[in-house]
Amino acid sequence: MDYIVTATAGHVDHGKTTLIKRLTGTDTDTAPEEKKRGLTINLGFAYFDLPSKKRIAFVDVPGHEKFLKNMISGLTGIDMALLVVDAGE
Ligand SMILES: Nc1nc2c(ncn2[C@@H]2O[C@H](COP(=O)(O)OP(=O)(O)O)[C@@H](O)[C@H]2O)c(=O)[nH]1
Ligand SMILES: [Mg+2]
Repeated sequence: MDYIVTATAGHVDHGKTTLIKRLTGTDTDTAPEEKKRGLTINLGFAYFDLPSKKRIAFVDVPGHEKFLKNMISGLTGIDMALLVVDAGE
C-alpha cells in the first residue's frame, strides 16, 4: 500500500475538520474539550483509499494560534498539504 500523507492547513473555523469527515467518514475531533469548544486541539488521523490502491492518509491539524505547537508537530513526514479556505470569507 502506498501512502500519501496529507496535512490540513488553514485558519481556525474554515472547515478543515468538517472536510476530512466528509472525505473519510471519520470525525477527528474526539476529545471532550474539542467537542465542547468546537475546535481542533490535538492532531487527528483519518484516511481513505483510492481505486489505484493508494491510501490518502490525513493529519488534521489545529488552526488556532494557541495550538501552533501541535500543528507543527503534525507536519513531520507529510507529502502534501490541503489548504482549506472558507469561501464566505
Ligand atoms: N455553512 C457551512 N458551515 C461549515 C462548513 N464547513 C464547516 N462548517 C462549520 O464551521 C465550523 C467550523 O468547522 P471546522 O471543520 O471545525 O473548522 P476547522 O477549525 O478549520 O477544523 C463548524 O461549526 C462546522 O459545522 C461549510 O461548508 N458550510
Ligand atoms: Mg479542526
